[in-house]
Amino acid sequence: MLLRVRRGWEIPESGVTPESVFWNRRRLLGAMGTMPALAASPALAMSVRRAVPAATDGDFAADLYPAPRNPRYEVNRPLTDPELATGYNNFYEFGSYKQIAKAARALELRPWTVTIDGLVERERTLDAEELIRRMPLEERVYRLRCVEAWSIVVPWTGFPLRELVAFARPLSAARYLRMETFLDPEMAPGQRASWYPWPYVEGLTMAEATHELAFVATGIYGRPLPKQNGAPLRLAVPWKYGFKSIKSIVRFTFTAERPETFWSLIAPHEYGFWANVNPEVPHPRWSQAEERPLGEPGRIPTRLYNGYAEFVADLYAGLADEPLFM
Ligand SMILES: Nc1nc2c(c(=O)[nH]1)N[C@H]1C(S)=C(S)[C@@H](COP(=O)(O)O)O[C@H]1N2
Ligand SMILES: [Mo]
Repeated sequence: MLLRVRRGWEIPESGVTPESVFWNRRRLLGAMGTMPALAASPALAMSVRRAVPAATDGDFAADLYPAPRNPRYEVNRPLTDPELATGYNNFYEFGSYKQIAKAARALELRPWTVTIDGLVERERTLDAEELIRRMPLEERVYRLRCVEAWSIVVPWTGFPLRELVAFARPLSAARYLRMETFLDPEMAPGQRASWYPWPYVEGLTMAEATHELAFVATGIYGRPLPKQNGAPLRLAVPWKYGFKSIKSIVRFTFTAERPETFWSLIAPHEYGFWANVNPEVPHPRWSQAEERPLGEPGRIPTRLYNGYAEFVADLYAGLADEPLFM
């Protein structure tokens, strides 16, 4: 692996939790008394912030950051070094290699409109920034487990997907939510590869889309999303393989039929609609039993539903005949 391993800033989750507090002076002063000593180093927080490459930052609604951390969503593992989480990415619109951040600078963020259509009371298109400003932003620490068996732990900023569903007012006939990435082959060279079924599409059932864990991320590490992480807004569904977490969304469509997804069109027996994480169900070409946390030397066991079984197992009661884990 051509990854630079830098572990110095990694601290236990209990210490990391208040870290983004540093990026807001008022909250820092209020929290000082309860903060562990290691986290209470402004120099540490500054170095973390600097590590997110400024040249590729999005800047949507930057004044809303950092948003308050929601303590319900924590992970009992160290946060991933921001340089790795923003420097080792999948974003096929710009190429099929991991060091995609530089190429992704070509992503033009303005104007950026989001269309909400299909089975809704009223179809509409609005500016992404307006949408973000209407939503209640908060920070959540989530795992992300790529189907390729690497993983990260990151603090996303964003809003629950179900807030967007409520805003959209779907009709009762809606059973699925289909999401679509921008389509612009002139801007995104990967989209000139005609063997891929562009644009990137993903989908969830309505039960999944309205589950408390389904999240629309607009930021990471306490600031707006860099382009390579899917600015200005992307999905974060942490109990599913990473490819479900579609980036740079331009359309949310409520449908009666299950949408055809980008990866299931390419390789239906490898990357399905459900794609729930399960260490006991191997990918046809490799094991899913373990994963490699970016920036750490070894591998760790993968967990059922990526560690979120308590939250989500109920969603799948009665669906045992479905290929839930691919
Ligand atoms: N539009 C789009 N969304 C995408 C992808 C992509 O290539 N294009 N890659 C997916 C995959 S395979 C993963 S693992 C995650 C990676 O998110 P990250 O780069 O922010 O870690 O984004 C997902 N969303
Ligand atoms: Mo992935």
